[in-house]
Order: sequence, then structure tokens, then C-alpha cells
Amino acid sequence: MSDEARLKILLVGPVKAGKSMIANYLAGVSQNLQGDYHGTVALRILEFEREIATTKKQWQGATKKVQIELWDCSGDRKYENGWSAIKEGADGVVIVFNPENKKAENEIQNWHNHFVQTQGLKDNQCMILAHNSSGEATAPKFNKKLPHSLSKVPLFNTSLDTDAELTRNEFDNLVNSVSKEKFEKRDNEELSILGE
Ligand SMILES: Nc1nc2c(ncn2[C@@H]2O[C@H](COP(=O)(O)OP(=O)(O)OP(=O)(O)O)[C@@H](O)[C@H]2O)c(=O)[nH]1
Ligand SMILES: [Mg+2]
Repeated sequence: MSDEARLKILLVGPVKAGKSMIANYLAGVSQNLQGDYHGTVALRILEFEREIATTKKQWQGATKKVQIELWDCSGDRKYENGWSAIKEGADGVVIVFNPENKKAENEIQNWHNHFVQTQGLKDNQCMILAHNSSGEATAPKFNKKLPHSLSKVPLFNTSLDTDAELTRNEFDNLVNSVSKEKFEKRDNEELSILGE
């Protein structure tokens, strides 16, 4: 199996949705959830490692280290000119939105069209987070039906205050499926070259 296991995953969605808070949490950057809001200037890239279980028969039970490049993009449309370059070569996409936004479905559709559909990524290379950025345990959850084209994309209600683990676990699941898409194809090619 190749040693080089690197994934580029984008975090996109409207301003103030909670992308940078989620990115910091996943990368293990310490932060104050109640701190002041500082909008991301264009883009920041966080790098960290994840260990995932391999699903291939030959390596059953083994784990594999994957280097993650998490591209935490500003949701501000004033940076839109850079989005085409940002999405180039993305292996996976996380769309974050505020479930209290009445037009959320349209909004998700737009982000999905731009960053997922145009890249030819599959449903399992994307996830949608209805993120509670209020810190209130009683904040309403998103339970509306998404348009047909999004119905198979995994969607989770997340909160870093009440259930941060869920965000981490579902991110790991995404890394797993994105990794499978990318590396198993390549590993299979290598094995067939080696005649195994
Ligand atoms: N308590 C709490 N507050 C959150 C959480 N997520 C986001 N917030 C609040 O929402 C604000 C905006 O979150 P950010 O992560 O900066 O938003 P963003 O999506 O990165 O926004 P842009 O960079 O402008 O696109 C933060 O400053 C926090 O006040 C959360 O899980 N818990
Ligand atoms: Mg941000």
C-alpha cells in the first residue's frame, strides 16, 4: 500500500455557520466557544492526522494513517473569485449551515452545486452539518426534507457544546469513505501491477 495518504477536505457554507469552530475542534486547536467572532479571511488550511481502519481483506484489522488537509473557507461571497481554485482536487466536502435559516435548503443546494456536483464527487464524499452555533441545548434541530439531489448525502445536527464527539465521529466516517474512494482504487492498481 502506498505510504502517501493525504486527503484534501473542504469546509464550506455561509458566514458564521461555525466552520472555523468545527475546523479548530477537529484539528485539536484549543478555542473558546464563547469567544468573539472573527470571520475567516479567504481561507485557512489546517493539517492533522487521522487513523482509520482499513476495509481491504488483505489488511483487515489494520489501521492506516491519513494526513488531512482541512480547507476552512470563508463563506463571504467577496472571496468567491477564489472558489474555483480552492475546489480543485478536493477529495471531500463538508457543508455547514445554520438550521435556523429559513432558506437553508436553497442555500445547501447552492453550496453543493458549486463544490460537490461540479467536481463530480459522490454522495459519500460529502456530508452536511446543520450546526447549532448558538450554544443553546434547546436550539431547534433541522428536520426538513432536502431536495431529491441531496437526499442521499449524510446530514447531521451538530453542536460542539452538547455533543462534540458526534462531529468527530462523523468526520472520521467521511475520512473513511473518502479514503476508500481515493486509495483503494490506487492500491488495487498497484496490487494488480505486482500481480497479487
Ligand atoms: N457556543 C458555540 N458557539 C459557536 C459554535 N459554532 C460557532 N459558534 C459561534 O458562531 C460564531 C461564528 O463561528 P465561525 O466558526 O467563526 O463561523 P464561520 O463559518 O467560520 O464563518 P466565516 O469564517 O465568516 O465564513 C463563533 O464566533 C461562535 O460565537 C458552537 O459549536 N458553539
Ligand atoms: Mg471561518
